[in-house]
Formats: sequence, structure tokens, C-alpha cells
Amino acid sequence: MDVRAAVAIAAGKPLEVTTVQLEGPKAGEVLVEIKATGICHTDEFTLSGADPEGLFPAILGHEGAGIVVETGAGVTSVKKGNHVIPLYTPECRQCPSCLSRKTNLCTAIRATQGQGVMPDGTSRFSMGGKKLHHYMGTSTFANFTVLPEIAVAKIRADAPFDKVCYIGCGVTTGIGAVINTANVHPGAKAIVFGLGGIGLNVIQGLRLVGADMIVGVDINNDKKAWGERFGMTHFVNPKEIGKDLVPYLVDMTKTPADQIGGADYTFDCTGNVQVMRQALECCHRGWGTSVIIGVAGAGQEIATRPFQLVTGRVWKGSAFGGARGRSDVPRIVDWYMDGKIEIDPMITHVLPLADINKAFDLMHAGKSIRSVVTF
Ligand code: NAD
Ligand code: 022
Ligand code: ZN
Repeated sequence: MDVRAAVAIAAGKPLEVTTVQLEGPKAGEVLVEIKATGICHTDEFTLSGADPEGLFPAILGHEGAGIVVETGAGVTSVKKGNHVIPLYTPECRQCPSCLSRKTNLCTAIRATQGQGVMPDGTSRFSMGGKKLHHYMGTSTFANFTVLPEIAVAKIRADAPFDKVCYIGCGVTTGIGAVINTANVHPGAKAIVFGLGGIGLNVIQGLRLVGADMIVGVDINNDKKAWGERFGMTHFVNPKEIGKDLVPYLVDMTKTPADQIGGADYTFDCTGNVQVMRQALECCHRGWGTSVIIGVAGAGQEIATRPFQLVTGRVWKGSAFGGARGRSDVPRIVDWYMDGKIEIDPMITHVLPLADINKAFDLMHAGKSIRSVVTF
């Protein structure tokens, strides 16, 4: 069938909005009509050519929402008409990783997903007879896409696509990092580095679980009001404090009863490896836990003195907020529909597919929190 898509023809070039061909779903796959998609950093990272694993030509996009229009042989967990969110981290519930209950990183289709093809090793997308690669197993920059059954979360039918698409990446990543990865307790002191589309969701996750002190750190003063909007209690601009950031933050989190200082939990939402070090080192001696969410550029390395870890600080990372997509995403949609979390104010721009390159420009300029394309 013919579908409308934004095609990443080559690294460093704008997306080309055009008609491409899509084959129907094979066994274990579903055809989904994508109604809305967010534009996220990793789409830009790949399109720019900076991602060494990026494949071209490809249909990018990994933050979508839509409706199942056809199911392939053997599909049982969803049917035609179901509303779904595509999952770049699938949940097969059968592989050793899923069965371990220790990680959300399902391995069922990992190899083929990284190669830009479906689990049978072939692509469903083509243009003029030439194969197009899938991307992150989702390819949501098209009004129809084919997904493995294990890579869709079935959601309630009354949730608006142009909002809940953000749960496909940013919302789940931020809130999940607080709940699943850090397991933040009520009354905690937390510091969030980078108040963009991820950091703001970490902040609302911290508010949700009842953290007492939520410090936001950003080099852009415009982010102060944004952070406060979602529960931040203190703001620090590292450029304006006139001294070293780590001791400043340790001092801020010090209480008379404690005298040591440091946060119970910190979150890197910048992808900057120097910031990751600061986030670890402003954790409380003995137990403070720092979660890396930001994705650093290819070849980057993190550093700290081993003493920081020997004295009990914990460094961990989080992919898709540690969420098991098919189990956790529908619940997060419910939280949104019940008013427990907010999404609407973070979606600063809504654009038609024809203007998708403008969404990338807005991201570059730091003018958007999230842009959403509606089909
Ligand atoms: P964003 O660009 O919207 O936000 C980044 C923020 O960091 C900006 O507000 C910027 O001003 C701030 N910043 C930059 N340098 C800083 C510094 N030195 N100190 C303090 N603040 C600084 O980006 P985003 O959409 O929020 O994404 C953040 C990161 O999370 C990206 O690296 C993205 O790839 C990653 N991410 C990871 C996952 C995952 O599963 N691990 C999922 C989604 C996104
Ligand atoms: C989403 N991300 C960044 C912005 N939006 C993002 C990028 C990468 C990951 C998670 C979120 C990620 C962390 C760990 C992995 N990935 C490896 C998972 C594994 O090996 O099992 C990751 C994922 C998908 C892909 C590449 C890396 C891909 O499909 N190409 C989840
Ligand atoms: Zn993303």
C-alpha cells in the first residue's frame, strides 16, 4: 500500500516528505495507522549522521500512537481497532531477560531491530522498489507502519493520540527512571540536571512519588519557570552561582541533622559526560544514587574517582525508564487520563507531516519542549 512518510534519505539531509510503499503484516506482526508522533533527540542524532549505527535510507520516529488496522497470522494480544503505542523496547515476556524480572531490555528481536529490519530479516518499507530501513523497530514518521506484536502496548481508546504519543518515549523515560530505576522514596531529596523534555518528566515523576526537595539544574534560565510548573522546588543555573557546582549543591541539600549533604537521588538528563560526573558527585555519601538517562555522543566516556563509589554512591543507567512497555505504558496512559501526570503543557508545537523538518529546527534552537506531528 502507499503511505505518506518522512524519509531520511541520507545523513545530514532534511527529511523528504513523500509517498512510500508498505507491505502488510506477516506472522506475529501488526499494521498500525499512526495518528501522531513526537520528535525526539535520538531521531535527530541519527539523522545528523552522528550515530555510528544509523542506517539510510530509513523511516525514523519512535514516539507514536495509533490504531491497529490489520493483524498478521498468529497475533492474539491485539486486534483491529485497538489503540496502541509502539515500543522501541519490546516486551516478549519469554526471553531470558524478560523472565529474569531484573531488566526491561527484552532481547527477543534486538539484533534485527538494530539492523533496521523486521524479525524475519526483511523490511516492509520500500520506495520506488528500493528497500527502506525501519528505525528502532517503530518507524513512526509514516501514517502507517508495521510492528511486531510484542512491540505494541494496547491503550484505552479515549486517550488523545496527539498527547499520549509522548508516552512512547519522553514521559515513560522520565517518570520510569524515578519509579523503576531509582525507586525514589517519599521525602527524598533529588537533583535533576537538564530540564528538557526528559528532565521535566523526571521532575513530575518526583512530585508524583512525594519527593521533598526537587532541585533543577540548567544553563538556560528559561527552564526555571518550566521546572516550577511541574514541581521543582529549587533552581540552579551553574553559570550564575560564581563557584563550583558540586559543593554548592551538596551545601544546598545539607540539613542540620545530617551535616554531610548531598542528594538521595540525582538524574542526568543532558547526555553531557561532565554533567554525569557532577550528578554522581553531588550524591549523598553512603547511599546517594545517580541515574544516567542522557545519551552521550559516540565514543564519549565518563570519569570519577573510585573513592566516590567506595564511599557508597551508586551509578546506574536507565533505558526507557526501566519500563516494561506492554505492562507499564497502559498504566501511564491511565495516570494521564486520571490527571495524575501532565502532558499537554509540554507539547509546545503541533505540526503537519509536511512541516516535520521545522520540528527539528525548533529542537536545535532550544525553542520546543516537545513537537508533535499529527497525520
Ligand atoms: P533537551 O535538549 O530537551 O534538554 C536538555 C536540557 O539540558 C536543556 O534544557 C539544556 O539547556 C540542558 N543542558 C545542556 N547542557 C547542560 C549543562 N551543562 N548543565 C545543565 N543543563 C544543561 O533534551 P531531552 O529531550 O530532555 O533529552 C535529554 C537526553 O535524554 C538526551 O540525551 C536524550 O537522547 C536522552 N534520552 C534518553 C532516553 C533513555 O531511555 N535513556 C530516552 C529518551 C531520551
Ligand atoms: C530514546 N532514546 C534516546 C532518546 N529517545 C534511547 C536511545 C537508546 C536507548 C534507549 C533510549 C537504549 C539504551 C540501551 C539500549 N538502547 C540498548 C538496548 C539493548 O541492547 O537491548 C537502544 C534501544 C534501541 C535501539 C538502540 C539502542 C535501536 O532500536 N536501534 C532501546
Ligand atoms: Zn526518544
